[in-house]
Amino acid sequence: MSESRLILALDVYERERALEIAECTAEYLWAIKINWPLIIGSGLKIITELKQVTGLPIIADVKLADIPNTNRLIARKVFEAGADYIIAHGFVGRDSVEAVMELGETIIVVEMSHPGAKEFIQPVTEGLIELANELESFGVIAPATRPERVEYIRSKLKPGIRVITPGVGAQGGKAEEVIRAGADYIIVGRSIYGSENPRESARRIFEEIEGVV
Ligand code: O7E
Repeated sequence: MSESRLILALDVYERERALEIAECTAEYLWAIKINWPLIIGSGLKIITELKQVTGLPIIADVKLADIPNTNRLIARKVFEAGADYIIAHGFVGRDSVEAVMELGETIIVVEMSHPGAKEFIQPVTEGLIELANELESFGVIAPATRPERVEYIRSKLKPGIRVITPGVGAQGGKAEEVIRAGADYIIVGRSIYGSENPRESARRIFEEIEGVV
């Protein structure tokens, strides 16, 4: 089996449910992304538990968007809890992102997947791509709901910077299409954890993008 390009967005509240879904889908995943719903519902200790159960990297999607000192205070605790990657907003400015990057691998949001992203984020995507290029972040977040924007963002980014795309499935994005547009990884939440058989749903998406170049 080739290395997976699928990231599970584990947006449930309950610890037991989270661990159960993570364990049964792990075989088809590259990493697990946790967001505020799971952190609020189960606490930061869920990071260690997920790693013990799956052995996979954990992306903490805490969407940091504060002054450098507050970003630093939050990121320190999240990395101490075992997170491998953290997601930060770039629109708050270089100093805020740098404060996070000093502590660990960072993924910068350059555009979002929902319709409202066109109002305020898309107009500044260009500058956010430049920021990611200058800081050489681990990756950027780009919208799977707009493959043409993924293609554009990929074309403007330095080669080593990963393009990570949420919005597949429940938000309308198509896994294969977005990988062809240049995404390195896709993030899928509800279409996996909300389905009747999460393992089978993860397997199907994994197979859809396996071998796509
Ligand atoms: O729609 P789903 O259920 O497949 O879940 C998508 C996940 O990706 C969910 O955790 C959501 O918060 C996140 N996400 C987006 O959907 N769109 C974005 O533009 C950005 C993210 C994200 O990962 O956050 C980084 C800011």
